[in-house]
Amino acid sequence: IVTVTVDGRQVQVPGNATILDACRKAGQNVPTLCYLKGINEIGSCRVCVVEVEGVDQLVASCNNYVLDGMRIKTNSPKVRLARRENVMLLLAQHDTTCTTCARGGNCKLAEVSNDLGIIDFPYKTILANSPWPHDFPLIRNNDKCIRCMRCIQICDKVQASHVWGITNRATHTLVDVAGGANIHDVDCTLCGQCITHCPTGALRERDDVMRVYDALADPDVTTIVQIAPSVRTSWAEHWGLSDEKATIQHMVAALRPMGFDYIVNTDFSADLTIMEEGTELLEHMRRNANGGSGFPMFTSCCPGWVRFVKAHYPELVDDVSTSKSPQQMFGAVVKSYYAEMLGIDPHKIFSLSIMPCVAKKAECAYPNMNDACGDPDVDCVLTVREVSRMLRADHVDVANLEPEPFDEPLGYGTGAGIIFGATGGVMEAALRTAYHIVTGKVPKDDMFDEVRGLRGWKEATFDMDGTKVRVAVASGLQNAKDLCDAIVSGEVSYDFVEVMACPGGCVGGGGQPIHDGEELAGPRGKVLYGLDRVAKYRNSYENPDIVRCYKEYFGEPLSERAEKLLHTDQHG
Ligand code: HC1
Ligand code: SF4
Repeated sequence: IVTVTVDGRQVQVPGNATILDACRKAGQNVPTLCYLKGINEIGSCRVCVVEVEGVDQLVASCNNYVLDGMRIKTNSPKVRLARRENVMLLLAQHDTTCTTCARGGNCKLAEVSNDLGIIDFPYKTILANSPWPHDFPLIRNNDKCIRCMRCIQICDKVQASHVWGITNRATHTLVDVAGGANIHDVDCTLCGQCITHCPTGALRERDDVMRVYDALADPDVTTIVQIAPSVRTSWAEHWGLSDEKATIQHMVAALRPMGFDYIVNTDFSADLTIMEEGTELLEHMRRNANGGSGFPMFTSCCPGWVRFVKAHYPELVDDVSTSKSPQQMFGAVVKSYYAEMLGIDPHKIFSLSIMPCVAKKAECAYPNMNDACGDPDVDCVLTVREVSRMLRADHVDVANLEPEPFDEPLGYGTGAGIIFGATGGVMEAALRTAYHIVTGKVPKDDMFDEVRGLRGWKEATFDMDGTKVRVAVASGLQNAKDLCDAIVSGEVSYDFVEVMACPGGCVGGGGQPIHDGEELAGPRGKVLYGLDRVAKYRNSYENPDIVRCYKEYFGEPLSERAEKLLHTDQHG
């Protein structure tokens, strides 16, 4: 413990605290821009500079440490001048078209600049003008990049993907695809973590909103929209409503007036995924017992993970579940069973999904995701941020909605489907149903809750009437890499492994609303587990809509029809 003085106020902090920590402890909110705790502590933007008595130069407070007796000034004339100058130099290379920016109203650079009162701007702006393929689901606009390095760090340290790097030198320095490559040619998983950790509008998803407006305007098209499990936790964050005022039923009510013909629930197809994947797991375990690959079966619902495993662990691809993701299962069901039920031509359906995810935009466009009628099973994916923009454009009075139910019969999902959105949720959901298949018994409440929580690599072994199931769960791709390395080298061995690319799972997804510097996967995940606890049905096999769907259409899991519509070759 050391004692330092901040703007005349003495505080005690641990000897390894940064100056920034000490200032915050003293109640002085020093502004930061490039800083991301634990991930990017490089002091490059020089916005957090402070004056330390006896030191000639100003020091960055985020990555310099306290010394006993240190006297710090956070707002001296020298500090004020330097902060303004540093931000103005950033603005001199920034395209300040804030009126047409995806981050309008939610931009850290604008906040810092406005807070500093930068109004008369003396410099001429020079922009990077670097090209980008706008068909790619992730868009980089270097005219808005402030070279804070956050995207490089999150991609390297947390996601083990190394997509971004520094190109050019001196005043021409850019953050861009590493080595100057084309984004199409590198192993970007599309997890979108660079977007949610970018302080400006330099990174965003491809905006597909106009395609949805076009479909809504076409009288010959039936629009069917599915909503992913984790979206219920975050869709109204822009409005800052309480969980009770922003349920999924409120979201259904918000979407209805836009003109969607059917609003359905991805939780339903999460349950369907579990029926297929749980059955597939037991087959995989039987194969391994009879000389199979020896590798565990891996989940397949996260397209970020699937892109990662294909790029880095080709030897494991055969062990990735062939079950499509809930999004894609829903699309295939919508353009087959549902179309038949409604008596409409599947070619005239526009199948939209609302996801916390950027990689889902790529997943729906894969050429092997068109099994129902030859057209893509899912036509378009919007992130939560895009939907939030649509609701704002329509001036929906989000705070005063009356909850409305999903459309039946594909509107119901169990607690197991709901928890898909959090790390460990797919695993827990699958174990509940696998337990029922193996033992014929109803799983006890929360008997698989060891796989919950935000730890990056979790493991457990469960006994199902004598059948031991060894499982592991990873979220965040660096954790997935560590896990895969250990599996490939034979250091560890499991039967079933869940991987979600985003830290914390889809609740921490790259398409979620952005709150700079805040990680919300934990609290959003808690909402999902709370909903599971009070759900009428908590096991996928109990979902009445699932029972009906198998009875009327699929027969049983892994039937010929199920294989055709609900499974895919992961090599595709
Ligand atoms: Fe997810 Fe999934 S949980 S992948 O995070 O398996 O995106 O929410 O919809 O498909 O169900 C995402 C979330 C989502 C799928 C499901
Ligand atoms: Fe998308 Fe969820 Fe995977 Fe992230 S964890 S890439 S949000 S599916």
